[in-house]
Amino acid sequence: MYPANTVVTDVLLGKRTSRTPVWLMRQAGRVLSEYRKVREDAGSFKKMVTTPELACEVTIQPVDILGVDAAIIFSDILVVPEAMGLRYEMEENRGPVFPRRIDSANDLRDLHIAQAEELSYVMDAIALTKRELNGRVPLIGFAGAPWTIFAYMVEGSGSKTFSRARRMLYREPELAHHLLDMITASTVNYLKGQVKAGADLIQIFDSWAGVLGPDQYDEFSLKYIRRICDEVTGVPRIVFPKGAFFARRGLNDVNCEAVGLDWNMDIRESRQLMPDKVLQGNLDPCALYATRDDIRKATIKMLEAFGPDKHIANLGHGLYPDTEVDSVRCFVDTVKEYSEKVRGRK
Ligand code: 1CP
Repeated sequence: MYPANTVVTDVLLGKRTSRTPVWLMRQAGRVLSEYRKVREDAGSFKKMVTTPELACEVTIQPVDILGVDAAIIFSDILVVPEAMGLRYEMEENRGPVFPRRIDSANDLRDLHIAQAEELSYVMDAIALTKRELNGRVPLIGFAGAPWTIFAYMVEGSGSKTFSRARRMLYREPELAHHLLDMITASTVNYLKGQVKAGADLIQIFDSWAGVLGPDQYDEFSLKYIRRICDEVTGVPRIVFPKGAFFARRGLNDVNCEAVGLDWNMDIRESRQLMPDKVLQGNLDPCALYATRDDIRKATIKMLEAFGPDKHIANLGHGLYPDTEVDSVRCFVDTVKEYSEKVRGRK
């Protein structure tokens, strides 16, 4: 039996903790040889995502191997469009691809608002992982923000500019809102299902927030994130609006407990713009390519800028797959040791 570690949820609920909590986006993944082994045996990414035992196994690996303070359920944001009727494929070294994409109002006829039951494999993975974790650390559920999901559904794959998705916002804003509305309703059902299955907190990934300008971000993204946060209640919510530095003031009054910062966002300025929020982040994932000594220094500099309160340490985006495991450990250990020492002095 392990003692319960609740530092992540405690910080989110405004409780005092003995140190700063830490976890990493993409902590379950190719950086771990243990992950690569499961992935190889499974044969495909989708097989892992849809098999609760495998998803559970790789979800818990970073808790054991890296000592992080939370687990995040192994899945992908693109399971939602798939449940709505738009199947995705995960191509090796390329990422997700949609054989069919959304181009016109006609294409919406094949879509429906997804119900949580249509993603029962995720709910089963969450329930199983909760049992296996047995209270060791909280389990994070997640979904993509409607704008980011929309971007993949219209573009058909990843993209540097998402110009096809953005073109729709200018040419057919009503169609765009109709699709965003359906994605939002599906996401609310999905996240409520995750909470019911046992997720202790949730994170909304708006990975492509930064390709929109401020006005379009308000209209086509933030509006829908607000709706999700208003409707999915009962657990703490973290919103990660990658690249949307211009939206920080607006995010301060979204109904969420925390906002994730990427490494381009100034920490002290973010505190001023979002005084009511717990902040999460934001070390540049590339900082982990530096020497151990420099990783330590960069991590401490980040911790000092955030200060000891209202902070969950993380990277500014997902861990890159070719990062050395010992460098990741160095980051995690530095957060724990340094923040504990600072607390002890206070
Ligand atoms: O087997 C593999 O290594 C495939 C790589 C991989 C992994 C490990 C993909 C493909 N997805 C995942 C898992 C994943 N995806 C998690 C697992 C939990 C964890 O963090 O440990 C999470 C939270 C996601 C979420 C996700 N998928 C996002 C949001 C976060 C982010 O990185 O911005 C996005 C944008 C996706 C789409 C996606 N899935 C996979 C790739 C390579 C991509 C990005 C494609 C692109 O660049 O457009």
